[in-house]
Amino acid sequence: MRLWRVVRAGTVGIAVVLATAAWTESTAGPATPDNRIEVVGGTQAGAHAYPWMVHLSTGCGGSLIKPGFVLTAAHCVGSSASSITVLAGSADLDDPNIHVVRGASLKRAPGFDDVTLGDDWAVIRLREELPLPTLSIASGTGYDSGTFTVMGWGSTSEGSMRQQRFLRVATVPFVSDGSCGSAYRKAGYSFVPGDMLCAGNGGKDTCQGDSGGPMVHATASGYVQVGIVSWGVGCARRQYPGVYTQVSHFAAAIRAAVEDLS
Ligand code: 4AZ
Repeated sequence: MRLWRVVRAGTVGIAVVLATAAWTESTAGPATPDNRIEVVGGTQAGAHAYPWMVHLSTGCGGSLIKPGFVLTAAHCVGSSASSITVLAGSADLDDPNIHVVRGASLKRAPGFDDVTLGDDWAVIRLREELPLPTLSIASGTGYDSGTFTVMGWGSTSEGSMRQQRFLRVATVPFVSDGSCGSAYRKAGYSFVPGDMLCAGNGGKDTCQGDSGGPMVHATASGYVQVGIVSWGVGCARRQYPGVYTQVSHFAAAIRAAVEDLS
């Protein structure tokens, strides 16, 4: 019998244990498109393929949904926006030209308590607007099926806490609320179908450190954000899809949060 653990990022506190794990796994040479070890099961993203993708100093991802606003997961932020530093505009976190901007204010989903109970979204207003493309958020469920693209600087395998220097990306298939919810409920977790969108059937997935980042659907007119990396049991396990905040369900509330912060 195994003990399951809900893995989620952003909430640190495990830094000392992680440092050891990171050290043992950090022996790979300099990162280049050729030698990166294998988000889990993904590939390295093109330098400017996802220009709205941002990194938060809380160890999470996020997306630029307006020039001065980042959408992320509620569990990625505390109450203080000014303690969050956002890196934007490059897939390489060590890029000397990356934009570095602090948070000015933020709004967490009012009902947020625990990732397994839903409401896992937050909006951060930045101290300045960034001259970067922004990502549209889905306002209806029309794109909540098919194949999605996920990305992040998080770990590339379940046991690893090592965060990546270069953004990684993977494609994952939609999984119905019925099958996802039943898998998680059987394992003793709560699942909120209206708030959550599942994707992934093993091999490729988001993982520790990817939380808060976007799950997108490619459309004829560009990418649309359908999910926010939220939680899951382990990473890339066939029976446990990644669980994402269903953006379309919260689109009106997210827009209202942007307005409130403006
Ligand atoms: C995390 O810790 C995390 N496999 C993100 C996604 C998943 C698990 C954990 C889903 O950020």
